[in-house]
Amino acid sequence: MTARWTIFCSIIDNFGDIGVCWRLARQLVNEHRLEVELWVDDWPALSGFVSAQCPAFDEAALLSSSHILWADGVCIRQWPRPWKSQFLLDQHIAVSDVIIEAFGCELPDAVKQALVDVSKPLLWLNLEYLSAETWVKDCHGLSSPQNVSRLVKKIFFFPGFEQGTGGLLRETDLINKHAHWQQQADLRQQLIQLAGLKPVACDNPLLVSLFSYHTPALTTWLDALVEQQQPVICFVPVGKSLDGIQSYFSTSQLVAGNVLSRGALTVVVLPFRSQEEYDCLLSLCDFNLVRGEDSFVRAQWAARPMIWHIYPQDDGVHMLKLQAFEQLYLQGLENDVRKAWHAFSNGWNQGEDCRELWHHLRPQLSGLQSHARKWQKKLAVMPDLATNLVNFETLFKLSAHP
Ligand code: TRH
Repeated sequence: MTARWTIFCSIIDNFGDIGVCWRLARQLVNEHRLEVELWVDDWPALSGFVSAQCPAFDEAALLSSSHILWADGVCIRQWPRPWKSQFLLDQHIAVSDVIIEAFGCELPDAVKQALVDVSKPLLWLNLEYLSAETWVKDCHGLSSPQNVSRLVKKIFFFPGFEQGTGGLLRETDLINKHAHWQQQADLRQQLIQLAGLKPVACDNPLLVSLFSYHTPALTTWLDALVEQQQPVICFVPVGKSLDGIQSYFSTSQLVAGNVLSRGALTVVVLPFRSQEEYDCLLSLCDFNLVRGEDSFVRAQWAARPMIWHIYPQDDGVHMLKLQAFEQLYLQGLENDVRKAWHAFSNGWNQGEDCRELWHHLRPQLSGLQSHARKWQKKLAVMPDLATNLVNFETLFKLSAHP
């Protein structure tokens, strides 16, 4: 019988949580042939995200629907607040083999109540945020005793960059897709054409993408791009990153399709695309500024030079996470390249002046390019997150039914 996995996702303020859950759900269905129900609380935010992923999908219909949506083989359900516990017990929890509580979203009390009465073994996985910190390996796979049925086992599952962690999301064909996109000269040319550059400037522009949070560093980086010798095209998807672009160009209400120019810089505003189209953009650009968790990981699979704008936390702990990643990522890099990357990354994340820092980093892009390729290969040796989750459940089942 096909196993049933139930994922709970709370959309906080961006698309990171749903981005990861949606990607994972699709992979569990498409590659592992599981039945997956994805419960999401913020229905309007979800429908905006899913309509970017599946253009055929009618957003208006969803908002007026019975709160169930099928997309790419995944059953997406609205996480009702307050929960209707009887309905849940009969229809869902009792038949689940695995429940994933994504990013500490805290299961509703009614679900926990339902877990008291299950009649078959059930694995409850707390899927945590990604971190390169060294404690992750020690905490990955730890169990957390709960006051529910003895048939239920709760485990902390940590994604990570090293053996001994839960790994990273990576579809089976992802590395090949990047290789394919990067071999297609016409795909890169199509991107360049979006900027409408004069033929002479089209010769060999530097292509960069920007998907970041607000930072005063942006203006200084744009200044550096404007004064470059080589033409540069910066692709910016609609969303938070556009605010800084709008104020830099003293304009408002930018929409997808807009093109702005100053000096060597041309900015192209892109629509919020599907995850796959965004992967392709990362693949074709020479340098990507990414953020959060999912785009950060995808930029690494694209094997292109990248800088990570980490999700800022009030207590500043994000800088520790950034340092931990750097320690892994920069290993094996030549000193000059390492210094330039570190300085720009730090400047960007601390909101400092990045103008000179960019002028130091740019000549190192070819060194960073070969490093990015090696890093991609190193990560790709490890099993991916979805496979690790499935293997974990197989072992759990075996131990529950020896
Ligand atoms: O949206 P984010 O800032 O998400 C963040 C982080 O995940 C953070 O850890 C979390 O705490 C916070 O949200 C609440 O950045 P992230 O993680 O890159 O997620 C963006 C998703 O949007 C990702 O799945 C890629 C996807 N995306 C598209 O589908 N199309 C696009 O055009 C773009 C630019 C992104």
